[in-house]
Amino acid sequence: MIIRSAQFVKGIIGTTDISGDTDKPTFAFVGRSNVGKSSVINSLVNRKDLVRSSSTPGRTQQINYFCINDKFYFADLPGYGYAKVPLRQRVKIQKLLAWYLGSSEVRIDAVVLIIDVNVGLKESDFEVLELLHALGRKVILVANKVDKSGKTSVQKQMSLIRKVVGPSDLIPYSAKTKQGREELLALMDGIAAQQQCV
Ligand SMILES: Nc1nc2c(ncn2[C@@H]2O[C@H](COP(=O)(O)OP(=O)(O)OP(=O)(O)O)[C@@H](O)[C@H]2O)c(=O)[nH]1
Ligand SMILES: [Mg+2]
Repeated sequence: MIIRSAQFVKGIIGTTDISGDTDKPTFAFVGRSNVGKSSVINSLVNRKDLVRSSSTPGRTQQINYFCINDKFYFADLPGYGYAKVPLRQRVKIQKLLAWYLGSSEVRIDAVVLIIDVNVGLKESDFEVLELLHALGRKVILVANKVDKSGKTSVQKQMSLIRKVVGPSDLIPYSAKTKQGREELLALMDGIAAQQQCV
């Protein structure tokens, strides 16, 4: 899939901000803080700076909507599970995520759950996975930062992750080298096409 355009639409911090954004297939990018959600979006749209990424975990604090090719939305969500983020802020983020992921007002065609392949699935990821399954959300699991380890170690980690998550969509990825980009875009394009036929 060729990305022709990518624009910031708006930032969402509460329930009143969501209305009117259900016209296009929407992909929500979630994951623990610092796993590379913003970087993955930048790599997908071939831009260095569409989405602010940072070495300070917890930088993304609102849900940022981007319109891609006038065809779908990418929603960049704040990261969860970072102990150094102040408790009050963590609670606020947790509430925002739970509302966003669970609300029937929100259109989400698939959740792109990003993990760091070198770290694997953490307790907080399992909690989110359980929530998403309970809600019946479609999940694409993206194992990011494969460039940081050798091939053998990545393969080992991938099979460990595969064992736990079973036959769901799982893509080894690097926002840095763009490995996995075409596969992820094709998968999202397929999901978007299916939705448009319904
Ligand atoms: N080597 C490598 N580094 C990456 C990759 N993806 C992201 N990073 C780095 O990881 C750090 C965090 O990236 P972000 O994209 O800001 O992560 P995030 O998940 O959006 O973080 P929050 O918004 O704070 O939750 C940055 O220093 C990125 O440069 C990758 O594929 N490979
Ligand atoms: Mg971010």
